[in-house]
Amino acid sequence: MTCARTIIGNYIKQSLDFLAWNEGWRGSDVSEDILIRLKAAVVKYDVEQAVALAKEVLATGFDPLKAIEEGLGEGLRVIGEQFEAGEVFLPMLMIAAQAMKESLVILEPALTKGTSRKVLGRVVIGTVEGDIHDIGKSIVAAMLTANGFAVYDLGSDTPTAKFIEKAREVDADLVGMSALLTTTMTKMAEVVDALKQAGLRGKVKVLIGGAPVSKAWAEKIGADAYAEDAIAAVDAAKKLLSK
Ligand code: HCB
Repeated sequence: MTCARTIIGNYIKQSLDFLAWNEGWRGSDVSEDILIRLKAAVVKYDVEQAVALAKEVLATGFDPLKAIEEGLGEGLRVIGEQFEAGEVFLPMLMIAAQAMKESLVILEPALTKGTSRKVLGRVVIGTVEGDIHDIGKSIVAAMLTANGFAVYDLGSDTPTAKFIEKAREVDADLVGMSALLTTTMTKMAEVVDALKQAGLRGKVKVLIGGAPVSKAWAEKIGADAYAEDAIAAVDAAKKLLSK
């Protein structure tokens, strides 16, 4: 009898523990689950699933920037590491990037929704010459737009002269540059020098970013700031233009 009571008691306790755990999981953060699924979609090169999840992000009111940076972006980071280790090859890297890009088409308009009418400054932004990576640069451009900057996006593989020409044309306050390759980050120094030579450096601030870039690199080439992500880029732009 005592034995039967112990077995039933244990069974009830385990069931209650399970219910508490299940409730805790559901209550704690169903939303975090979408980050895991977004990351997995990129890591599995599943473009369709990534797009479906991007739509789910909007439908559920989940933070689109968090979805981009902590979901899709994390997936790309993993693929990048696998690529570096020789575990995946370029075509797979391209499909993973496609999953991110197609999802961005859906998520980016949600980033720029809160655009304020007062323009905080004019920003010319682009990925430097020889570099076709444009995902991070586009996120930064969208976030700057959302935060009230007028953004002129030159795209990727942007010749140095194009930065200068556009900065002059729109009377820019800030030039933002992105580089993802160690072989192209030197182009950032070229743009800083060209701005000086064009007599624009007194007025135009320079902000840089991208995986191989750092604060030390910004200091070395005479840029005004380095930003590690889109939120830091907005903060830096606001600080630089309020000086
Ligand atoms: Co590419 N690739 N890739 N790639 N790629 C990297 C960059 C490597 C690090 C991968 C690796 O080996 N681990 C590597 C570079 C190694 C190096 O130089 N040390 C590399 C290589 C080698 C190459 C090729 C040369 C491969 C080849 O052809 N053999 C080739 C480059 C060709 C060229 O440009 N001439 C190549 C091609 C590609 C694609 C086309 C397949 C694709 C790009 C698609 C596209 O952008 N349209 C791609 C991708 C996706 C990557 C990885 C996996 C992800 C990059 C990415 O989009 N990250 C990357 C690995 C990695 O970076 N860890 C890999 C997500 C975004 C959100 O992060 O850092 O770009 P982000 O941006 C952040 C942040 O840096 C900051 O804010 C953003 C938002 O948070 N930020 C700024 C960015 N720009 C800013 C500007 C500012 O003013 C301020 C802040």
